[in-house]
Amino acid sequence: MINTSSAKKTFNKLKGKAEKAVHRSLDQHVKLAVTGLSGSGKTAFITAIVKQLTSQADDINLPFFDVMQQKRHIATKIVPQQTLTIPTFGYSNALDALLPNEGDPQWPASTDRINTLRLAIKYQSGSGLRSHFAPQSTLYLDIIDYPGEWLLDLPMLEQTYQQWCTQQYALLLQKPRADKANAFLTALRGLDLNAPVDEHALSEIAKLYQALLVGLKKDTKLAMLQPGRMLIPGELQGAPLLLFFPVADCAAEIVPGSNLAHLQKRFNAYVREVVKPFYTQHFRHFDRQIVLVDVLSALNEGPETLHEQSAVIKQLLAHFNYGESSFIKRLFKPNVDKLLFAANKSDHISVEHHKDLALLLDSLVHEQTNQLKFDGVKIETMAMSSITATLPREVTEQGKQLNCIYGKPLGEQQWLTYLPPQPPSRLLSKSEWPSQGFEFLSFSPMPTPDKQLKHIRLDHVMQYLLGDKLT
Ligand SMILES: Nc1nc2c(ncn2[C@@H]2O[C@H](COP(=O)(O)OP(=O)(O)OP(=O)(O)O)[C@@H](O)[C@H]2O)c(=O)[nH]1
Ligand SMILES: [Mg+2]
Repeated sequence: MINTSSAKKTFNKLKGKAEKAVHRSLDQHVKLAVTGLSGSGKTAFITAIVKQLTSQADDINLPFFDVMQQKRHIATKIVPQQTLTIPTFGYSNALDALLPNEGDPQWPASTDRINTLRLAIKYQSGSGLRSHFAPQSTLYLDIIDYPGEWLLDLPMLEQTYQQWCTQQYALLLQKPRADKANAFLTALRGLDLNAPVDEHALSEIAKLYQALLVGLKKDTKLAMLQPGRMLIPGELQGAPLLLFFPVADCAAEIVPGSNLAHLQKRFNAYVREVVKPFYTQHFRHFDRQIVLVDVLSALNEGPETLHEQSAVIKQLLAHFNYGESSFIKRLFKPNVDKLLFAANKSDHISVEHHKDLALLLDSLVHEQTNQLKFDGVKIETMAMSSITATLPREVTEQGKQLNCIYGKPLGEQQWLTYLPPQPPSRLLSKSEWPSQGFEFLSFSPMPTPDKQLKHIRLDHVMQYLLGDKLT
């Protein structure tokens, strides 16, 4: 006998898929992955994209974006998102911070929850079939924003608790973590892993571990801090599944009902209930990807942080689907077919050193890009700035012309003309690292009486990521 309800379900599923496919093909739809660790500039980038497209869209402001250069852009606006279960990106809050009516401009706040936004870009078709059948077209652009810390949990998807402990505990014994891990490590040594579970003791040590992660994020900018929800717990604050930490000897044989058994159970629950849904609901089916990297802050921190950034980017990229995306493939299973590595905040250095910054980022991600290029993915590396916070200034000193920058350093009241150091153009080993290190300053956003945001190469970024979809 035919089960009508299951046949109906299958039919509806197929119908849904077909509708989505038609939608993708006719309307043109791009889901952009904005990937970056906490502080890399995701929220500022999304705010800048929306501002540039909705109210600064012309060929003078975005000359290298073909649809602008050819004056084919009609208008862009924010339209209702498709995903109804997550909040909408707080564009007006971000803009109010950057362009206040009174007081000094501020950077938008760090993100503490996932949110999304959909833009509809209406344009005049340029040439070919599309212009014949549909002189005006619309490209829908979906973007999600999220706390960068949560992204760092993705590698945990492939790890057992034992593997995670081995990796994380080893890190805690190395500098610069070791200098700060004392309180946690001492408490851990006092815990009998095989004793019957002591909820109170576990929660006290978990608090120390959380304090350690929070301190490391604040003082070192290290990238590999897991679990990410300990840094931004949201609604999970105090939930037992967040009360776990790595231990030194995670024996293969775990005594049932012991402290160790509970830690393992919580780790598994965390991966299953928190990391996996975040990944499956939001981190698949992207068409294009930009990876924002704050290379300059990593240089300030030293070789450990820079090398860790490189390793973390490598691990993160393993969680996206890449490949050449033919028209038919795209309908049902989109892949990232264009990937952009962006060395962000390039307004913190002088123009003549942008090339070095891009080359440095290129050397940071070289290993991964080689494989992806082989698989047919188009890859580019650029130095850019979503929102410039400085102005270039030429200064002559002892007959020599210096390319300085002018801006208000973050947290200071005085404006400053300053000569930033030159970044290295490749990944330096510890022994090659200059003994005085690097010191790049960060700046507050600039006041803009005309309410226009300035950028560096955001038009190149848009052309690379969206140009071929707007022909
Ligand atoms: N000069 C300059 N600074 C920037 C730019 N983008 C971001 N910043 C700086 O970087 C900080 C972090 O930027 P966000 O956009 O909040 O970074 P995020 O990736 O969203 O960070 P999380 O929300 O914590 O994941 C800002 O507060 C600014 O200080 C830029 O284009 N130029
Ligand atoms: Mg953010």
